[in-house]
Amino acid sequence: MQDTKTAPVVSTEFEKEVYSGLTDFPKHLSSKYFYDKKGDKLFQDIMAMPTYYLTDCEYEILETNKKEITELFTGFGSFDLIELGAGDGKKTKILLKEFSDKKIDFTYVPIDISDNALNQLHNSIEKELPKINIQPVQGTYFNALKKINNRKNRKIILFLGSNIGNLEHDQAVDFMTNIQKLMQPNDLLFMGFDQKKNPQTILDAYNDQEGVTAAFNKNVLARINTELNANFDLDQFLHWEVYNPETGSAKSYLVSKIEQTVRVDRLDLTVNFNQWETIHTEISQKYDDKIITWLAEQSGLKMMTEYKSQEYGYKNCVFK
Ligand code: AVI
Repeated sequence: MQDTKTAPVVSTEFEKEVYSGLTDFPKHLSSKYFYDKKGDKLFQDIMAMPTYYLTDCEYEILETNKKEITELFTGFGSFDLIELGAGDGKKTKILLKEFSDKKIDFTYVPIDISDNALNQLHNSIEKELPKINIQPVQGTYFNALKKINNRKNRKIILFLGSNIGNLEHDQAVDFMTNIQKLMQPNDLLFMGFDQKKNPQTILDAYNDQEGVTAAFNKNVLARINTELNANFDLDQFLHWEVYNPETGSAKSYLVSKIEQTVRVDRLDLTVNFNQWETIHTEISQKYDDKIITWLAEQSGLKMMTEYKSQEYGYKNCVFK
């Protein structure tokens, strides 16, 4: 007899990725789905924690070098300041304020996957820096880059927070190559890279005692529960961080504490977990100079200059 059971309608990117990630072996889910209203707030809380040194390092770099950076950016007249993964824009505001005080002619184009983060950013810029011309674009990096491809202005592209680290090396090369292809001779790319350091410092940054990072990691399950009508019991999963000092990859997992079955109604999917089975959820790659040079070479980018933090090995590189 023919099987008349219809295949589940898996239409959005989220649905497709959750379906393939939970039916794959080993299981995986993308960290880009950490970010909804709750996830954005949790990430802001993470950035405010002293153990998450990345934010303080980049803040210090921008604050210390803002005059030199302004000269570098404004050497060729007006520009679009395009920020990929803008989030709450807290660090970028150091530059925005400097540009605004110096009456520099530019348009701020923040790009983020989260509508909620973009709305909050838009409102806060209108309040704190009302003279700034802001044109937010919602979307994933790749989709948003396509949307802005036809803009005629000179581009300065910001990719802060070591966001590049959330991509595997081959994806990072693809990503940087795509950016390079969009760049004209006077355009610049300004990127943050977290560097290899004492492995314990890295583990502490991704495994806080308060459990904020754990809640952030588990937020992908919370989203599947609410958006895809699933019944993950978040307490039955453990947040687990590993760091490999040889490769520089910090990886986050959710580990099933028990043997369990989870139902995702919207996908008509039943997912079985063995006890201690994992879901890989995030990579936060740490770099050294060799890897950064290799990434730039592979992507056809030339390093112009770099700014280093005093403590905790973190750097911002400028490419053209
Ligand atoms: C956004 N991204 C660069 C952060 C990171 O460090 O990988 C996200 C994060 N995950 C856990 N803590 C912070």
